[in-house]
Amino acid sequence: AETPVNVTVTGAAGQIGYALLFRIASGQLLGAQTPVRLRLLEIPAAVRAAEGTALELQDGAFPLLSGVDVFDNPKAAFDGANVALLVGARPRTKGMERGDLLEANGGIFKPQGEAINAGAAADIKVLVVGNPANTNALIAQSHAPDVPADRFTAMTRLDHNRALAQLAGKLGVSVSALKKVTIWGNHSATQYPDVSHALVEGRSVAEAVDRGWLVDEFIPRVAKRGAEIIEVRGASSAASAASAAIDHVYDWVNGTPEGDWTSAAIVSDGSYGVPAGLVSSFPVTSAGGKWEIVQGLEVDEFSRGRIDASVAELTEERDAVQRLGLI
Ligand code: NAX
Repeated sequence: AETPVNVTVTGAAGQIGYALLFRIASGQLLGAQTPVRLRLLEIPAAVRAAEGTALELQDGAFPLLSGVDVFDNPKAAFDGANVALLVGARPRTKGMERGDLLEANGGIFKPQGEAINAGAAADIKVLVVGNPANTNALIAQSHAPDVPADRFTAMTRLDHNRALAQLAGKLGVSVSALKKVTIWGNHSATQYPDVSHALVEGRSVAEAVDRGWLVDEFIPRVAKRGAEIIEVRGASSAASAASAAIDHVYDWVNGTPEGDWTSAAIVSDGSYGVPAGLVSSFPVTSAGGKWEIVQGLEVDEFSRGRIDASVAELTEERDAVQRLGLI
């Protein structure tokens, strides 16, 4: 049989972890032919809960799941990891300034980056889900100098999927009728969900919906969907976030379909005026286990302004973690 792929999941006892682990175990992360071994990382106070989830994973009797180990030590958890899903993060609590939030997360993502650098497998692929996801990915990446920078990514696939769903609802089509939607920038309210190049059944989306709806409803709805979920559900997005993480890694490993692209936050190479080194969302395709930024797209004045605004926020976050000595 094939050697199992080691998948490390942090924040395994959290609500996204609970929705994510069973889908990984069932084969949806890597494909139905690939056995997986789960390595769960939690803080000591939540190790017991993660062990409980490990018992339930066992009870799932998943044919592709070759084992589950639980750790409270990043070095051990990332040892031999082929895929790492960094979900655990420090949420913003009442009275916390942004600097405090970045600092608390630096305390998590710096040692995790170091542990990945020290012991992950040569083909390691990292997806950061924990917020502020882009900047947490930047912190982890900057502490893993021996790992190619393009192995560090942050999740904007949930935003991408939200955009697809809103457009499908508006146009009365299935999401599969839509192509070439893009999320640019930061996974935050400044993100820019862009339909300038999007197609519905081969026709321009921008021509099929009115401009007022795009600017006044679609963009803010997608960008603020996280807050809407909290308001309606009484808890933040969990299963939809887990689903998007599955989509991101599945496409990274197995490739994106011909004639379409998706969105992922990856280390910028300077494309589209995004300063090199920032972890920013782009239109991307994947082939051979590598993301590529879709090149040569025309960026109109409206899009330019929106992209620049979100990238400015990423630059501020980077400068703040630099001042804190976190990168
Ligand atoms: P929970 O609070 O339910 O779970 C987080 C878990 O992480 C907890 O069990 C905690 O003990 C653990 N943890 C904390 N520090 C850790 C460390 N140093 N090592 C290992 N584990 C650690 O949060 P949940 O709802 O699961 O959300 C997790 C993260 O995803 C949050 O930061 C959240 O903001 C972020 N999200 C990101 C999204 C995205 O699209 N990028 C969308 C969904 C979600 O909001």
